[in-house]
Amino acid sequence: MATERTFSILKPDVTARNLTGAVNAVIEEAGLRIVAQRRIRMSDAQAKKFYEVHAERPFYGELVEFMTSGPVVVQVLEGENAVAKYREVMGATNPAQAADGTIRQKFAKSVGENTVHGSDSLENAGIEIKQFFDDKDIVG
Ligand code: RTP
Ligand code: MG
Repeated sequence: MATERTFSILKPDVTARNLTGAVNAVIEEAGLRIVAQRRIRMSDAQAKKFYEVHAERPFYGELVEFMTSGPVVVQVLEGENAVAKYREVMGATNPAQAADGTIRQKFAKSVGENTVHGSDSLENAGIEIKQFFDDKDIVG
């Protein structure tokens, strides 16, 4: 296994409920290291670009609206097998199907407001990290 970096977003339902530390605790307990982190308000253009793979899906408008509805925390996570590991720690997209102990099982309210994003491949992780972080701001 190799050390990887993945891109994470704590979505607006996290900041609204003051759960940043609680979610970060699950991330760190799983052995992932937060090597960059910033709280931002995503612009409409940023959210549309970030989720452009879903542009044709019926939930796209709602998704962009939700992601711009409040502050988010963007992060780079580092660790062994970090991409797959974080997907496992996040749990299924629909929190009703998320395994016990996962972030979405613990905190998510619905499939729309599902607490976290994590890159779905190493290639996408690289692309997504570049959208939000300069290399110099990632401290491993
Ligand atoms: P993410 O990209 O946010 O990490 O989540 P994911 O891979 O588990 O799910 P994906 O299929 O990529 O969907 C992206 C986000 O769109 C919202 N969604 N809403 N209303 C719906 O049926 C629906 N389906 C997906 C979720 O916020 C999901 O995380
Ligand atoms: Mg996805």
